[in-house]
Amino acid sequence: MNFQGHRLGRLVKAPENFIGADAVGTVFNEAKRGRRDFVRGAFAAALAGAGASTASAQSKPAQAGDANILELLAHSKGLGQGVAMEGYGKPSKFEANVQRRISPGLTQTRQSSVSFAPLQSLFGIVTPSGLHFERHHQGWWDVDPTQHRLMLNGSDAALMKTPMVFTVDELMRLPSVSRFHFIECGANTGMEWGNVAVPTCQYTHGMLSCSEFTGVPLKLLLDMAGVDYSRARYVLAEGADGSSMTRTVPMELVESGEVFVAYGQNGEMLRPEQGYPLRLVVPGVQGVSWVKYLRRIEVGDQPYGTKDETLHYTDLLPGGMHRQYSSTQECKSVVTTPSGGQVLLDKGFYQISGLAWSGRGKVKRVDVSVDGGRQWKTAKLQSPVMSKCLTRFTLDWNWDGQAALVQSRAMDDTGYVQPSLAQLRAVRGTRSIYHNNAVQTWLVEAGGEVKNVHLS
Ligand SMILES: Nc1nc2c(c(=O)[nH]1)N[C@H]1C(S)=C(S)[C@@H](COP(=O)(O)O)O[C@H]1N2
Ligand SMILES: [Mo]
Repeated sequence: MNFQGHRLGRLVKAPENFIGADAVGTVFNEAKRGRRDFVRGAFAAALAGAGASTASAQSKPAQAGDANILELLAHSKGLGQGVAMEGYGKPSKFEANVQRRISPGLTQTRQSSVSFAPLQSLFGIVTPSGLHFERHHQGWWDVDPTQHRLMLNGSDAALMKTPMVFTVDELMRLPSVSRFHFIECGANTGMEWGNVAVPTCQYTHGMLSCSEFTGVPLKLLLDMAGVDYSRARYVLAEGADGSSMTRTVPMELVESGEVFVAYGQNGEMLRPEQGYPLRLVVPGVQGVSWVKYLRRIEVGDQPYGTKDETLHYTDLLPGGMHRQYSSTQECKSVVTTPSGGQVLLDKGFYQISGLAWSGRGKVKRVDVSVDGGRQWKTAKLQSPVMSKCLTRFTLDWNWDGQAALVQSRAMDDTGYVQPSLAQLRAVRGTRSIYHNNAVQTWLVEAGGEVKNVHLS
């Protein structure tokens, strides 16, 4: 097994930005070259005494003459650090390259901007809270939970018998649920609609994260407030930040019990960037509906048509038409290893690994191609496979050292199949920004470098 291959995403330095291909190309290639020489050197050293071929060296258990094995290193001989040197633990300093990253092209101001999660460096399905992508329309706040309130009201008096105001403490006394769900911004993969192929999967797909969220079903709160479900059609969710983020959520989703008011994320309170102390969780629906700093829920009998669902998050279609109020994130997947910016060290064994998800339910199957979609093999789905949650897939691969076009194509339990870029463009044109769920292609060059390419 070539373990270095698995670690590449974490060791190759990702570019700070992808605007200005030349500048980025330089940073990128230097980082890769440095890493490659290092690895090649290590292989050469290991092989020198052993006289084995490169292929067998990949699975060789002992590394003759390696000082890292023959000698005790400082950490095996001295005293380590004491407990609770820092009350809240941090990742190893050797993992400092695993960061959320911004794109200057999308970041005129840091307050109305986005940072991308480093998907190429993550395992399994959970996004560590400190690496969760961020999308703020007017900056984030560390809101004092003792001052925060959630208000429930009806758009007319008959829709809700008892309008209510909850403190965070009051909400936390109520029966709760904990569920794993992905959140994806509707603009994820948006840059790829035209002819821009951004270099890494952090930038192509990193407006995506997955956490275990904990909170109170909105249905329970509406029951307490005495909602007239015979007339209630929509709820309006409103955030407390300056962007006055407001979105309409259809009542069916609330009545299904899936929508909840979350205060917890991955076992602790929400991070401020994620809406501390309260955010709406709307499983399967695009990120913008997951209102952060949630301060008000209004129940209404007609759609609201707020700025965040009419002016924004609308898709331009061919022929002068446009699509509004899209809500569900369609079935989608991406290979995260190997992915753009990584380098395969040598031919031989690699485990292709990636993420698949669907806003409609569970991922049923993922197929992987290494020849640009001519032939497909069905990947293994790692458990657990949960509804409206990321699913990790893997496929064992022996790379023959030739150029390869690596793709994944997911199918969900409704039978929906993720489209190719050409299929998606045929229906939706090229002028959208949002809701691009096309198959992603990574070109593995004969030299091992991996690049983002668009197949026509
Ligand atoms: N109050 C408030 N809620 C918000 C936003 C915001 O700017 N303010 N951004 C929305 C958008 S567009 C997305 S994609 C998600 C991003 O959530 P995250 O920052 O936790 O990743 O939050 C949504 N909820
Ligand atoms: Mo978003």
